[in-house]
Amino acid sequence: MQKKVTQGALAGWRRIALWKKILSGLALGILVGALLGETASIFKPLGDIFINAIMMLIVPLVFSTLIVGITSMRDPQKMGRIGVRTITLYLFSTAFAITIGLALSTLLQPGVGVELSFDGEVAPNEAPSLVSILVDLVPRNPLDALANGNIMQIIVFAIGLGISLTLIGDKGEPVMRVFDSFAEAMYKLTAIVMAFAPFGVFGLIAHVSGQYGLEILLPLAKLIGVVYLACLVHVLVVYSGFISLLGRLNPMRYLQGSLDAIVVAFSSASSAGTLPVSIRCAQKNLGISEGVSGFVLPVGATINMDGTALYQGVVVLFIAQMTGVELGMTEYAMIIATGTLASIGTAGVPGAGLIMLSIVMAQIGLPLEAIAVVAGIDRLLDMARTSVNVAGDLMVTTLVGKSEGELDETIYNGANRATIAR
Ligand code: DAS
Repeated sequence: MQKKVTQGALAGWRRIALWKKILSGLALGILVGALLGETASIFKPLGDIFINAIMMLIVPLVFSTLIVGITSMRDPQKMGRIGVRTITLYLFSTAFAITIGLALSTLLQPGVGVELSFDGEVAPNEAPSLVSILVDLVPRNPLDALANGNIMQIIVFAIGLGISLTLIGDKGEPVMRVFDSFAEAMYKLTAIVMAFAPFGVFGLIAHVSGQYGLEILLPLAKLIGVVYLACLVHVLVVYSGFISLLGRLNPMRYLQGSLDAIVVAFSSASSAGTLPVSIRCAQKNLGISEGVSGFVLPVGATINMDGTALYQGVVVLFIAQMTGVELGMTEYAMIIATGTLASIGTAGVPGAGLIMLSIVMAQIGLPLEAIAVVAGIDRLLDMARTSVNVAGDLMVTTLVGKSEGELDETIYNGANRATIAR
């Protein structure tokens, strides 16, 4: 009898769509954290194990997916076209994001009337120059790039290897078959890891939710509200607009198909850590090919940070308003330019955007010590901006897949919440 009940419960659990289970883990985590406070940190190891498990997938999954994708395309020109489209769309959407951040922060004035003291020294970071970004793309030792998880160098090496395997014809077949089965195994391992996502998300959120009491949140409630509002506007208006106007696709399907990745990004505050989930959402829910998803998403997780750019627009104005510094159109233009560059240089890991914020602030002469005012609530802001970063990567991947005929619309339109765990 007992065995039948257990089997029945397991069958019932498996029938629930993964996104519903992940959202339940999120909601329960917020509640438990609010009730237990700092004690809720006892659940943090659940989240740490889950993050380690998805980080474990990144290098083998990205490398094998890219090789399979490029060799299946067999057309180097097509790869070039995809690369140009990808970078153009990423830069365009990032400039949009920072403009939305500036507009809402100018309109809603979150920093006016805020009396928060700050002191201490903060050394400004250097904006990465475009030349240094380009030079660093080529790995001196590909095994070193793989071992250290240098995603952009892994992408460059994988593209070179994939194109070379195509060019040597039949001799490349045995290696392609190895990578093909390796990629399949990595997809299955991703599905297995994702089956534990609800528990991992619960552990992450319970810990974070237990860290923040009202005494920390209230003085900065308006800033938190403006950042979250700007994120929502960017995803629901700009991304949905891009999907329907440029892609001629149903934006609701894009949002539904991206939900698992968005929730994992929100919980983990790591674009890089969410990458395996994004790849699975792109292929399973949005019907995008291995070639496009295996290239566009890793590039996006490394250089496309719309949420971070938007956050920088809001926070820089918040600090200017709080410290009474007047900003003109010149400073706004500088914020857009340096904010876009700073977001490209932001790593896809928790807290990276806060570090890069000093670049934008130094550029327009704001006191860097003021960063301490927002550092206390950075995790809350990071969760929202990382969700936008990942949603932006999936939006561009959808548009590039559609434009290249690498998006299966029967899967996209029938995105009936194919659970990743299957
Ligand atoms: N947490 C970073 C990411 O993973 C974003 C940020 O810190 O701004 O995308």
